[in-house]
Amino acid sequence: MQKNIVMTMLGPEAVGKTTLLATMYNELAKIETTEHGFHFAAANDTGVDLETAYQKLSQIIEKQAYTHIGQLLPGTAGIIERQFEISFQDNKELDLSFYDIAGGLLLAKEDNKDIKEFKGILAQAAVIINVIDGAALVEGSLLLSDSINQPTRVRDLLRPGFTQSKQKRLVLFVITKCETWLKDEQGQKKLQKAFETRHKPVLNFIEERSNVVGVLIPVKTLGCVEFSRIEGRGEDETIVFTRRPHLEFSPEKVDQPLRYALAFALLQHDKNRSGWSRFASDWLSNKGEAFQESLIWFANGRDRNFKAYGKKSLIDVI
Ligand SMILES: Nc1nc2c(ncn2[C@@H]2O[C@H](COP(=O)(O)OP(=O)(O)OP(=O)(O)O)[C@@H](O)[C@H]2O)c(=O)[nH]1
Ligand SMILES: [Mg+2]
Repeated sequence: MQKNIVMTMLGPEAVGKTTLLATMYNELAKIETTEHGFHFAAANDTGVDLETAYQKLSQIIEKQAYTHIGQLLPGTAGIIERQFEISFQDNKELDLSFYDIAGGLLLAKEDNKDIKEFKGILAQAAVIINVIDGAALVEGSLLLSDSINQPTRVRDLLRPGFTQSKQKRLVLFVITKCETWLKDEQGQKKLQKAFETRHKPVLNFIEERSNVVGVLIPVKTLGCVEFSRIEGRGEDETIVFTRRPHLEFSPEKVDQPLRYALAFALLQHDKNRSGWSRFASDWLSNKGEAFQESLIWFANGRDRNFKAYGKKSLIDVI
């Protein structure tokens, strides 16, 4: 039985991977699952680290007036493993290894030790969260957008692992820095169109495969920082964000990538549970059935309005 599920962040520097992880961790505590038997918890130092990051994020944001926004959290160094555990009816079912990476790694040369390790992680990962900078996607020139989100590099990193094995994979395209376009339907359409055009190398690759599903999830990890304007041209082109003083730090939809990721992990795990061992011990005590019922309940907490690409049936629970 597979007991350890691997998940990883994949995305360039400063797109918001660690911010997303810290806000997702905060959402984890809000998922009320006790009556359905699931319990999700951080293991080792993960809880302390992510809680600290979250506190830092909310405090700095609270203090800021209407200003330009720079780096709020320190950049991640190398590859960091965050460990989580999932229990069902007080028994541990699964270990989750969730990797956060320094975005700079994407451009590391082949002989770099970390890039080798990261490729190994990608090859094993059931869930990959590709974090994408929404402001660059919608408002940046093609040059800037590609140099920030690196769609071709992302595809090339996914390719070896995805083609080696038939393992089922979920790729979550989580768009950050897109507060401005989430306000109305027109903005949302604009964002989706920009994603489908500029992230085409990755989308085409996913749609060719029968073992991969992608889901587009735009989120508000900060909620109070908005796109302001593009300054400069060519190599000097930069994106300027401002802090809106009347808006509070209020992450939104951040529970959704988390729910998609966990539901996928649990679904894969449920398939691995089948077999004689489950038949003998679990089914006789009704535990297998209870597990499935809880899983369906949990998976129903996912918002199914997000657009999916590739093998869509992989995210269906029954
Ligand atoms: N406007 C806006 N800014 C964001 C959002 N998420 C992150 N940011 C900004 O992006 C900066 C970088 O975020 P991080 O989470 O550190 O980025 P990272 O991807 O972990 O970066 P590395 O660890 O260097 O690879 C933050 O300090 C924020 O200023 C978002 O949803 N909206
Ligand atoms: Mg980071």
